[in-house]
Amino acid sequence: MTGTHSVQNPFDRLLLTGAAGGLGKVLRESLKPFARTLRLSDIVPLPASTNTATRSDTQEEFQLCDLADKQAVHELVQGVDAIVHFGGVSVEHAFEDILGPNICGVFHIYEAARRHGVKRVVFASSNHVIGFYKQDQTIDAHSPRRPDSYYGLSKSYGEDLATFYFDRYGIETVSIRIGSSFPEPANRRMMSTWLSFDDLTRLIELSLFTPDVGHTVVYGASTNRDLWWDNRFAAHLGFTPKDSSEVFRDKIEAQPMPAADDPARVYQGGAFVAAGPFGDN
Ligand code: NAI
Ligand code: 15L
Repeated sequence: MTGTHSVQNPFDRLLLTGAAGGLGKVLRESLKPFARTLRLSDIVPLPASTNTATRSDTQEEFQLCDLADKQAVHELVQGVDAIVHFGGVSVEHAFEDILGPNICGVFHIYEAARRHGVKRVVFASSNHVIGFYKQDQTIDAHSPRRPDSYYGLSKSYGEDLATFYFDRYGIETVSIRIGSSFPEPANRRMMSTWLSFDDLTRLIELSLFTPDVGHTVVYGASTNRDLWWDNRFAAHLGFTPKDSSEVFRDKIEAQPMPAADDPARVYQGGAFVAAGPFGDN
């Protein structure tokens, strides 16, 4: 039962997929307090740990795994208590490139969770599930989804699986619709969507340890000045971000202003709404 776990009583074994990625490298260190053993996985080998600052008793183990390979994912999930699913294609691509890692991949994760009795998943969803909303709109978790890309559609499918596996099998999920989680915002749009690494870690902690989340959808953004997302339906998580993009405002506003009809200025999903089509030739 996830409700019995906490930072004081961490999981025996926590699985992090996508561990070699941009966020995976950060979470590889910051999730350590939440488990005695962190099972790390990716389709590519892990870089050497850059962690020299913190000491931890948490053991690391690594399993190379292609999320598109059902049997490999079943072996990966065996023996874990909870899953932080961050692996997959993380930007827009042709549908055929998204299908295996993201769509089959998230299905394999839930099927393996069911077979191995894993009761909690934290799913790296994305703002691109709702990317066709305009930047002057405020939306919440009950607003109809408006995916902006095949990538956004794959995350939307992951959220549907999360609901299905809760209703059918009682596997609980927090789907974090991450905005833009990077060391700092890269442009004006990200002044609204930015999520600091520390706030992301806090949100994952709450997503792992809050009891009775069912399938909760939460927007992942720091306490930025101009937010588009209302987290009222995730209030039970108690997420109060601590960082803000405001400290980067002068630097970002020194950039040229995009044209009034530039998707980067119009849509919550920014340039993703205009990527593709692919493979017409
Ligand atoms: P990333 O692209 O740096 O990392 C993704 C990792 O998944 C990579 O290490 C890659 O090797 C691995 N991967 C790709 N295909 C795979 C496969 N078939 N099998 C196993 N592993 C595979 O992306 P990043 O930025 O670290 O994002 C992590 C997760 O968070 C992704 O799921 C992404 O969609 C999601 N996300 C990230 C946001 C951000 O601002 N960084 C915003 C919204 C969502
Ligand atoms: C995402 O979903 C991507 O994974 C990330 O690379 C960024 O593009 C982010 O969204 C964003 O919208 O800024």
